[in-house]
Amino acid sequence: MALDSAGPRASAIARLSATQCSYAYFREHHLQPNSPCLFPQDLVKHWALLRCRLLDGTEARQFDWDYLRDQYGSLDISCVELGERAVEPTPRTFGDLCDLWQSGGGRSKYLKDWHLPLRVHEAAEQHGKGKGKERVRDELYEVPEVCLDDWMNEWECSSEGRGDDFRFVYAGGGDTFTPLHRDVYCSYSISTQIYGSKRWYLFPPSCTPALQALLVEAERSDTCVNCDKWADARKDDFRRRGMMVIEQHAGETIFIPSGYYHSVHNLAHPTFSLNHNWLNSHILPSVYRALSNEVARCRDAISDVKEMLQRQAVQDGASEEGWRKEWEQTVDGLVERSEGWSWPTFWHMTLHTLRNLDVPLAELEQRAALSRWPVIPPPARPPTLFVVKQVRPLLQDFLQRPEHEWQLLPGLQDVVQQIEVELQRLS
Ligand SMILES: O=C(O)CCC(=O)C(=O)O
Repeated sequence: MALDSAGPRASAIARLSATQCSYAYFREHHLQPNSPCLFPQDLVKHWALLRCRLLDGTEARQFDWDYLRDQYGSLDISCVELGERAVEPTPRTFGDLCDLWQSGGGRSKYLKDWHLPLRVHEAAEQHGKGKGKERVRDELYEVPEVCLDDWMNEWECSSEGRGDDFRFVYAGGGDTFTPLHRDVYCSYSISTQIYGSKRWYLFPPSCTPALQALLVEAERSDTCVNCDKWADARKDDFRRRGMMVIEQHAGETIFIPSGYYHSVHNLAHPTFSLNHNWLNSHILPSVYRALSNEVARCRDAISDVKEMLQRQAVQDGASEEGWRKEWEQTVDGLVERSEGWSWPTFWHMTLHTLRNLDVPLAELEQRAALSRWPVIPPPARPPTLFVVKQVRPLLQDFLQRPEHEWQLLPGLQDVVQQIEVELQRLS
């Protein structure tokens, strides 16, 4: 590792050119190797949401407060307060937050995980226009081709989903940040900076063991890991291990691979970004492993319940299958609450995706008309056989688990059988 006067140089993130913003390039160079990159503005240059920046020449110099207030000012929000003591009023609507920011205040307010696309969709539908999807596209943005193959959002936005999604706005004052973390479900993240800039500290999975002690200590002391505050010696140590430090500017989109820890620091006042958590067949094995680990952790955490159910069944002379079913459903409920999903959702999502593979485009378009997610044309997905090869061993592993969840959780046996049928169809 080269040393200069500022210490070891950080590994550099791949900065893609306009011609590299295609699914084929991204798949080969970033999805398959699970490697980060920064897309140029060309990826999103048609997005309507970019209207909220007032351009001075080619540079975005100002936020268009009036535009944002007119469009979204009445929507309810809930901000995280990162200041020592909250001396400012708590903004209740996005309009309140714009007022605070425009007056120079609100530096420690962070509006996180705000489901703006869903809110825009719901508002359009409620007003009877039934054009929610078009409104999201025409007012906010169109999902870039590189991340259309997104099992989480495709499933959640479909009529079978839970009415939720993983499409968020992060809008923060100049003193806000997101501490070190890894993304939900071991998913990817993609984040487009609409206004202002951010600093990202990005850690390849090889750094995870070295980060563990810091994360455990932060949890023990009820604090968090803020990489911006690290001493130079620690930053240098992690640079040697592969940490990247990236400044992301307005218009740029960063891709965070699965399993990468990261911490994110807003550098302007305010900042506004749009983000998706997402996953697909390339990382399905890691997502499956992460879910199995969470299930094991939940089992351990409530092992006394298992003993109680077992004892009760013996006393009542009840069947083994009865208490096992109750136990598996209890574990499943806990996993669902702690993780936001569990085996049934994982397999329903997988089935939903398989059913949309190798289907004529006209039919996909018909199906997508009933969904909040756009149609995924075949060139924006990996080859079908690749997907089959990713899913099949996971299904085999799941069917062989000693816990037999596939038989004991309601409805799961049917889903698993339908997946087998789909895998046959697609092979
Ligand atoms: O922008 C932020 O503060 C956090 C975003 C993030 O962690 C992500 O996109 O994964």
